[in-house]
Order: sequence, then structure tokens, then C-alpha cells
Amino acid sequence: MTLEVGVLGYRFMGKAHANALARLPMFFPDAPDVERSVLVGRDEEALGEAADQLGFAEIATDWRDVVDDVDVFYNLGPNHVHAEPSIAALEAGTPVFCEKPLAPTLEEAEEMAEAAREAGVPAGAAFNYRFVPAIRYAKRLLENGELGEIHHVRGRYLQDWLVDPEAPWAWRLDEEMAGSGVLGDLGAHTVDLVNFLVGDDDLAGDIERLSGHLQTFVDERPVEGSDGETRPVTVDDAYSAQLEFENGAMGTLEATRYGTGHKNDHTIEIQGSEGSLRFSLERLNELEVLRKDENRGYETILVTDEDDPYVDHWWPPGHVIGWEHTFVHENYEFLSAVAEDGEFAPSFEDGLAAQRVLAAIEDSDERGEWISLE
Ligand code: SOE
Repeated sequence: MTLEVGVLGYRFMGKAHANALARLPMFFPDAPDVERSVLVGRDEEALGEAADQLGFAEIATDWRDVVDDVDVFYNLGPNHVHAEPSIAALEAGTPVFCEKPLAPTLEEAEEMAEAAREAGVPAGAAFNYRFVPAIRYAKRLLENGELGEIHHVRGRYLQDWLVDPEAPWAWRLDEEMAGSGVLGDLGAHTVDLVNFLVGDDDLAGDIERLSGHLQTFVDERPVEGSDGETRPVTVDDAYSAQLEFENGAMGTLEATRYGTGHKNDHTIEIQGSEGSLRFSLERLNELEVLRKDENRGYETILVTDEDDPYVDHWWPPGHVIGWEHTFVHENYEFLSAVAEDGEFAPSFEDGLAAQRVLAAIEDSDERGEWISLE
């Protein structure tokens, strides 16, 4: 059986997922057969060019003509178009894979998760960093209890594309379209990784309460190609949060688009009673692990062996992989779940769980107090 995939969005994420779909038969021969069937967008000319480049058979300018017609619907559009098409697809019984954050607002994320529950078909949130081999390796160590009782979790995501006050306005800076700024764009990734890595009841458990702080450094930016026109920035440029987990562990999170010199620097650190670990996206083939009893500082583990997660699908041991491979891994898992009518994680429920944390951070910033999550 060949799964016909309809994809909404043909820019950055459209390309990342189209590349993943093209790689699957070559590197994951047990993946279901997939046809890049329809590419959806509004600008017919740009869409036609993108469809040729990304290998799609057809184009459509209205997602309504597509969601019922394909076997799988990918929603890779900007955040404000996540809810309506995804819900329509789910109501038509079509499995949906949606980019993060799940939605611009908590209300929409709740509606999407509800639609997924009712549809009973796979509904995936595309948190690609769960599919880094080193992150899977870290998860295995944590699940095996090798770090012991968890005390500290730190997540930091630094980019710098707004540090120049003249950097142009973009949809990601608009509350209507994006929902939030760096919080939803980068914070969502960190929150999801934290939930994934330590969220089990026998590790740190759920985030129970938090305090958050948001900041916008430049509140107006030039419109690219215009003659001096500007547009307001209506979202956060940076956020930080302090967390308390169910088991009493403490967490600190932050992200910024003003992290001068840092292009895509996502780091996670965890300290438990038996050891510590740290991961940096800039060195994604490595995991640093410190074991208390060995007392020799951090050991750098190259997660590039054939028995490491996903690695045997690629190159011989030691031949490193990169950012785009995480998309191949998540597409493999998601499409396999679709073909086998199985479960996929991160699901819309996981997307909603992250969204609850993001909303609480905003709420805490507005109210100037700690917020409890139910
Ligand atoms: C923003 O610059 C961005 O592209 C995010 O939207 C992605 O989710 C992140 O993986 C890289 O940075």
C-alpha cells in the first residue's frame, strides 16, 4: 500500500519534511511506501516551483480540497493555520502530522487534541529533537535509573537572528500568526524534551508549578523591501522560567533570539543523585555523561555506533549524522504508525502538554506570580 501524503507549507519545514520523505525508501526500506502527492499553499506560482523542486505530483491552493483526499495530511504552515486544517483532516479520518508549537493558543491546542481523540487516528506533533540518537540514548540511561533521583534540569535554546535592531519583520514576530515568540518557537522544543526525558513518574514527573518571564527588546521592525515602513513586534524576544517538578526537582529554562553568536544552540543538562548528563545540539552526535562513582568528570560518548538508536540505517560507525536526519527518523516513526494503525509519540496530547506549560509561563509573566499546573 502506498500512502499519499498532502503537505501544507513549502518553505523551511516543507523542505525539511519533503527531504525526509525522499530519503525514507533509501535508508529505511521497511518504511511504508509514500507518495509526495499534493503540495498546498496560496501562491500558485511559488507553489508550482516548490512542487517541482520538492518532488510533489500536484499542487492545490485550498487545503479543503486535500484533507479528505489524501491518506496523510502534514500541516507545516505558520502557527495560525495549524488548528483549522488539522481539525478538518482529523474529522475526515485523515492522520495528521503538525509542526510545533501545536497551536498559537492553548484553546486551539485543546481543540486539536480533542479532535485527535475523537478521530482515533495517529496525530503527531513534529518535535524533531526527540529523534536525535543522543537524546534517545539519554532517555535510555534515564529510564534505566542510571542517573538516580533527578534533582536538576536545565534547558537553554539560543539563536541570534534578531540581535540587529534592523533585522526585518517576519510572521514569527506577530502574535496573531505565531501566538507567542521565542516561547512557542524554541521554548516548545525545550519543554517537550524535558517532558520526554524526565516526565515519567519514576523520574522527575510532571511540571507542577512554574514562574515565567518574557521580554521584548525591540518592538518595531522594518518591512523588508519597503520604503521605511515598519511593523510592530507583538511577541516575546526572550523568555526564562523556573520549574518545580512533581518529585521536587528544580528546572530552569530559557530561550532568546538575541543570543549573540549562537545560531541554533539548544542544550539540556540533567543532574541526578548518581550522575549528570549534558547534550548540545551543536554537537548532536555526542552525549556527555558523568557517573558519580567513577569520579572522572564528563565522558563524551559518541552516539554513532551501529547499535545506537537509528544509526544502523545510515553510515558505518563513527560517520556522523546531522539535523536533517532527525526529520527522517520522525517521519519514519510517524508513517509506520499510520501504516500499522499504531501509536505515535509525540502525539497531539504531548503537543498539548507542552502548550499548557507555555501558556502557564505567559500567565505567570502577566500576573507576576507562580502558576500551578493541574
Ligand atoms: C526558528 O529559527 C527555528 O527554525 C524553529 O522554528 C525550529 O523549530 C528550530 O528547530 C530551529 O529554529
